[in-house]
Amino acid sequence: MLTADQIKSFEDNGFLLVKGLLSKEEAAKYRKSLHSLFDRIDSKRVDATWDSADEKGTTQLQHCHDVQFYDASFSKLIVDDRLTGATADLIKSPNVQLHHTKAFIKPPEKGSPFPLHQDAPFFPHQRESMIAAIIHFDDAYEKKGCVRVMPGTHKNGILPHISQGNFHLDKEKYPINNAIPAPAEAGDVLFISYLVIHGSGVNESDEERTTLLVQMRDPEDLPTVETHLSRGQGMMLRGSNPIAGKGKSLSAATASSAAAQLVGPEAEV
Ligand SMILES: O=C(O)CCC(=O)C(=O)O
Repeated sequence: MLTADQIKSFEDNGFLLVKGLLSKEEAAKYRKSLHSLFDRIDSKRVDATWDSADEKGTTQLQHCHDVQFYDASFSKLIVDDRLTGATADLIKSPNVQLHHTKAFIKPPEKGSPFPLHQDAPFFPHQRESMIAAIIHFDDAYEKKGCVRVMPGTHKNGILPHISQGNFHLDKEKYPINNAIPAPAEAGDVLFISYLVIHGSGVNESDEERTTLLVQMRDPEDLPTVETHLSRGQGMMLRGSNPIAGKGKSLSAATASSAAAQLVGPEAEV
């Protein structure tokens, strides 16, 4: 699926932008489905701005977890060979398991930022297979609050984070401008290691920024803490789960979380 250079670039930098993984037409179709879903869901799901964002109260972030439970087009998208094939190459496993999905719309002129962080503190695992694929349904450039990354920082392990509703790095030491913008066009997919430092700025443009983040792992890479469970967790997106049915042999700390992986949609919390 991916070239050796792309895989090497991911290994070196902790992220990889795959251009045109979806066509512009596909991206436009998914964008329409997502906006129509956001119009249907209740407002409790709506503002997801992190408490740690300095702009909290003045900016907004619309989100929805588990979009595949609302619209079958997203169920198809998360098992799309182009997405799961690239993921398999990057995590070096033929088996790709879903951790969770979340869609974001960053509204125009006031779309909330994400302070710099690693994803690992939210759901630590035994190994480092966990990656996010951020699928862009419209263009995301710097002024639109595109994702920003600090290349190579996935090599430093899990760093101390401040817990403030979510986890973020000390903003004095890690201002958002320390990270380089990763601008993307509709149809591009940004893959990021769960260890790479990333975040994003405010959407100051006059257009919405629309993305779907799909967090995935090797099914044999088990969580070390039972946390961040979700309805779709454990679904196999590609290949099969070699440890399915072997949950009982796992340590007590991971057993129930592994059960959630094995059971999948029944594991809602
Ligand atoms: O979509 C973005 O701007 C960043 C999202 C992110 O960093 C996260 O959800 O962990």
